[in-house]
Amino acid sequence: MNKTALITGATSGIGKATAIELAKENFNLILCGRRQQRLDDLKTELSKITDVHTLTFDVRHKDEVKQALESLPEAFQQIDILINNAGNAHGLDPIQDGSTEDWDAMLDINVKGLLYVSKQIMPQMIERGNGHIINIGSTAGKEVYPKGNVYCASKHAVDAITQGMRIDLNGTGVKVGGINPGLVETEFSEVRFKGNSEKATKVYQGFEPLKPEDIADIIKFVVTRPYHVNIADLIVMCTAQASSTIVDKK
Ligand code: NDP
Ligand code: 8X3
Repeated sequence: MNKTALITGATSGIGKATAIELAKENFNLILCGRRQQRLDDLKTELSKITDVHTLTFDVRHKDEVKQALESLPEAFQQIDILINNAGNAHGLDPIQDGSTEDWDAMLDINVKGLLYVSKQIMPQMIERGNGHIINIGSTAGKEVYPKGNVYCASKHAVDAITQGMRIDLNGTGVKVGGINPGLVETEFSEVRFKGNSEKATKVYQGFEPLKPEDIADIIKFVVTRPYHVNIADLIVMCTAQASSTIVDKK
């Protein structure tokens, strides 16, 4: 029987690329996000090769998360792999100038959203004694960079939650791992800079950043290891990047 993977944030960037990569590997997919049209389009494309179900919800709202996950048709109720990917940075400001709305968004989406989704799915994995949770952290969860303050805090929290999940789920048969990318060219900076494409494009100029497909390829590798192998933590940067602040730009 094909395994089922649920991907949050599948409408764009890393999540979308992962959906495409896992479809090619014959995983059945539950694709989540807020933008319904994008989910519908991706479903149309990927249904040609695998079974796809979409769920439209905002990870910030725990009742919506619960309702959406409880609505799954029988064929999609067993979730073998959970990829907690939904998230973004909002703003890039010194902390003293930061917007409380941006802080709320990052902590509510990147941290609490990940917890709400996991809370719904962990029990069935524990009951079966089998499952795999992958949390998408960031290099921003391993170090702090200027003006990154709350985004870095949210990704440090993801790193801590990943470690905590692995400890608490030890012995249940559920694997937990973190993947922490550096600079990946997606809609990430468009969102961070609130639609300012010029600013967003500049982030990735003068060097070759990671592509979402690079991370998707690694996720595919991680989820296709034998059961006894758990890739617990990965940091992935492009060759031009040495740390959050050291990037060889020509
Ligand atoms: P994108 O902006 O391209 O994708 C973000 C995804 O998250 C979208 O599918 C979006 O879907 C979803 N999302 C955002 N907010 C919500 C919400 N409130 N409820 C449900 N879904 C939401 O960015 P990336 O692909 O780059 O980001 C994916 C993950 O990778 C994030 O966790 C990010 O922090 C992390 N990351 C990114 C890096 C990068 O350089 N790009 C590097 C390191 C980590 P929709 O808007 O339809 O809801
Ligand atoms: C995304 C990587 O360095 O833009 O998490 O914060 S960075």
